[in-house]
Amino acid sequence: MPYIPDIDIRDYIVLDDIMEKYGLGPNGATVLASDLMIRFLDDLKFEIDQYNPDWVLVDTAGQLELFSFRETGPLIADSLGIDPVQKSVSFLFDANFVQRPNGFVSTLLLAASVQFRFKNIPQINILSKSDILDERKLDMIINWSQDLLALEDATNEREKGLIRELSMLISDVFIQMGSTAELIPSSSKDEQSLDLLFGHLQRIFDSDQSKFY
Ligand SMILES: Nc1nc2c(ncn2[C@@H]2O[C@H](COP(=O)(O)OP(=O)(O)OP(=O)(O)O)[C@@H](O)[C@H]2O)c(=O)[nH]1
Ligand SMILES: [Mg+2]
Repeated sequence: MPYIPDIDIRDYIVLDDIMEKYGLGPNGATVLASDLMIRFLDDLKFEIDQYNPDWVLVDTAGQLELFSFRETGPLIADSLGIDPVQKSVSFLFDANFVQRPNGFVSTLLLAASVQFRFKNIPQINILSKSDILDERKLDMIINWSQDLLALEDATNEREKGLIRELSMLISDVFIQMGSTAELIPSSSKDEQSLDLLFGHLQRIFDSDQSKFY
């Protein structure tokens, strides 16, 4: 990883050991390793408590089938922290993949399925690596997230054949669901955008907590 985490799951689970112990290849071992994380939940919680943190950022595997789509991911997310209102799932729309309507629609589907999995926890959708986009593309993609009819127009214009038909059908479903959460642009290369993201998260927690005060 390009950074050193304060708490590292690899202190508890090492892929090579799992491959050897259970006679698995790297793919099977990665899946089993994800499930085994649950065994160390109390240790992880203890370690987190030692830091007495204001914020905890949990970075999970990019492959959704290893965390979000297994039983353990939502279980772990539910057990960390004190109360659901104090957490948020951040789903990343990678700027590399969402520049065409077809990539945007597929990522929208993934974001929705993650939301179904972590149903008790509010989700924000982030447009990551936003630094690679020029202003016109950035505005276009943010606009798609707010205005699904604009996404349909772009689909009509830029996609062809079956992909166009499917993308239109899928975006119709999202229009009917009324889900138009605006993407929040963010880049690890731009501190200002991380401040904006931080502000956004604070607003989510503040507005949710106000229900209780
Ligand atoms: N331009 C740009 N590149 C980035 C940014 N964040 C990460 N990258 C690069 O993108 C590549 C992939 O990194 P990530 O998307 O973070 O993926 P990962 O965390 O390594 O892998 P998974 O979490 O398993 O998907 C690396 O080369 C990073 O240096 C960003 O904000 N802007
Ligand atoms: Mg990652």
